[in-house]
Amino acid sequence: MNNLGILYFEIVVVFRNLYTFGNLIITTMSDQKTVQSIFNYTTGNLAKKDHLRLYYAMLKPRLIEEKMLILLRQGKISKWFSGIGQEAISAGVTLAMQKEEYILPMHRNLGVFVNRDIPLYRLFTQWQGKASGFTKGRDRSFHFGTQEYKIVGMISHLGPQLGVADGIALAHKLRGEKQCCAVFTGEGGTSEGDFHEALNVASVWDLPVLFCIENNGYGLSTPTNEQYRCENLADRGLGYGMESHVIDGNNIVEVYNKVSALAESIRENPRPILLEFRTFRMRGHEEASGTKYVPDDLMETWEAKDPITNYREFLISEGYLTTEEDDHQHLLIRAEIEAHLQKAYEEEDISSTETLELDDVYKEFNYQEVKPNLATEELRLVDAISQGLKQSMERYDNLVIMGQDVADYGGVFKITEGFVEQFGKERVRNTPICESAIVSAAMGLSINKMKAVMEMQFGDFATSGFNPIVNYLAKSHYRWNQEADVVIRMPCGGGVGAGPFHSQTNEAWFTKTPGLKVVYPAFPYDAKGLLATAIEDPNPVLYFEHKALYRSIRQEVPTDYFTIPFGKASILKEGKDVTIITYGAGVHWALETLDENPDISADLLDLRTLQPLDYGTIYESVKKTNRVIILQEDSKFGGIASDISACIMEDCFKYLDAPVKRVASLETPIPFSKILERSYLSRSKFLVALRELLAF
Ligand SMILES: Cc1ncc(C[n+]2csc(CCOP(=O)(O)OP(=O)(O)O)c2C)c(N)n1
Repeated sequence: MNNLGILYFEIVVVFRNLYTFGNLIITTMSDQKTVQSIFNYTTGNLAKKDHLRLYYAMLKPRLIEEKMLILLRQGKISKWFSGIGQEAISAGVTLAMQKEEYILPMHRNLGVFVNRDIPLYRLFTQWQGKASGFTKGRDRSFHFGTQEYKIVGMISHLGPQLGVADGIALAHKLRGEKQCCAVFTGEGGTSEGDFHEALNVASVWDLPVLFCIENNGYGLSTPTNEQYRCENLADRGLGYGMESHVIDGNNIVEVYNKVSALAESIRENPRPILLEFRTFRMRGHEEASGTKYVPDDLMETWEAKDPITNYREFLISEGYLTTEEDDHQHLLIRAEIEAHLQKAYEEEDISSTETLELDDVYKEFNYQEVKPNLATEELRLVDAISQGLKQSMERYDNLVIMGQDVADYGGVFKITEGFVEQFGKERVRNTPICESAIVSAAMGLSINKMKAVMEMQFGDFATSGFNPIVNYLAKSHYRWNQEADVVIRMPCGGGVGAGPFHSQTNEAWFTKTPGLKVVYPAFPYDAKGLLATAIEDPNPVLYFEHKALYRSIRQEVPTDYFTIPFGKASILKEGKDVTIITYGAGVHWALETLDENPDISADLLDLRTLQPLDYGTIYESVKKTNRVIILQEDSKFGGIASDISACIMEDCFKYLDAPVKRVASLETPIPFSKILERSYLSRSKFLVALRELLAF
């Protein structure tokens, strides 16, 4: 017997003795009262062993929770979101699903984790922020996923996981696997746009998802009548063209039987189903917040409906369980809890280094150089992106493109024109107008072994998918080692008279978020090679495509597939007096300026990728020319020019003969009129600033 086994055995003996002498020191809610059974447990003809399995599947999370509440009072854990009284839902759904099917639980679904047989000490160390948990101390409680147990935990923002479930289910469907996916939300979470978007997409795409609403009466302190106006949340299914059911969430037999049948049905006939489980939150939103706002009679009504005490009464009255067996099971579970807690306590506190922390922000990417072939053809930027994307689709049959109007219509910029004919509508998917759900679905595809490219119709609309980009995609690898193999294409930029919402170059929103990579090519050759690398890279990449360059810039581009490494700026011109650093349209403005002013001798650096950034090339050039000007199209404050400038000051100060100069657009939204736009853009200010710097 190993140490854990011996400890476990000893604890069983101690508990048995305590019981024998009537000295039980821990009383539990499930021990406290005996309630007349008010549920019908006789449906579905379950055998005795099935009934007992369901009972133990609820009992274990209950006993763990009761222990956690004691530890909380002792100050040994920090926060606790209780699922007491709601166990039948987690337990019933988990047992109804197959082990290899994904479940996406929320903060009250301990029963999901326990019934996927995660060793308890791993949960305890997760809650203590220790190394044997699932996030190396980087995220708390149930905010983690594990491929090993096919669980994808929530992010705090609640809603995005509904779209992630869509992506997971889509991957199953595309591979022809007969599997479904279950995702949880509270009734409060159904008010988020993510809920609507995810259900709509699942419906339009016939995705095998069980959307499980746990309607427990309150979202923090907000009662249901302040959350929504329909009678049943399940009724919303009608609006999505989706089958839906109201299920008694405190009756484990009903939960298990209904979910088993529905899961089986959607494995055979893929489609989403909306389930509203009626239950009640018996404790505070989290323990510290209490339940003062809940009327006493409501609490009493639901206490009488406790899913465990009622079921135990039934099992005993049917002769499936004796009180002795029940006591014994309590002992075994408590002993297991104590042994695993002991093991968790014995584990030392987490330790790390800055290097280890930084190394986990991105998944390691072994860049494989694919050299360009010799044959070339002249392509516009738009054609190079299209050709690169097409060749990646040919190379990776697990790659899916999603976006508004990308299928038969070919996208508003025609990048995917003709793709449907070659790859079919399953892999080139028109989406409803729902950026958040599609970013989340792309994440789900990646979780389920696919690759995704999403086209934002305009980069400006990334705001509508901002939450999953910066919170889900960007943070998953650092949090629980899950890559987001997703490229988001961002048609961007001004100079086209398109006004404030179709002209932004919003790369700075993403370069400041650890976990994202940001690519911004200025030429067709780079656009093609960098897009190939972006799709190969398992990390989330924001790929900016400047609209004004789409059809105005041409170049000879190798005809076959090739890659270009990230983090390597290209030196377009070499000179001695000044270093010009820029990217995107700025590159062409700088080239134009230098062509018109041949007396200026400058190094011209095209950054090509902003994250990772090529500090080496920048610093080398600064050390040679001793003067730097950074040109960006975005307005000045908080842009990447500011950070590059700060880095140069910090690391190359002694080489500078003049302050680093930033040239950026005006601090206003981008105006529509071409006349106004011209004076907004940094292009018109560049030469003056460059001359000033040279004269310093
Ligand atoms: C986007 C966002 N808004 C608000 C919150 C704060 N918050 C966390 S849980 C919660 C209540 C959720 O209620 P519900 O979805 O019904 O789930 P329950 O907690 O009742 O299980 C709130 C308001 C949050 N985490 N994220």
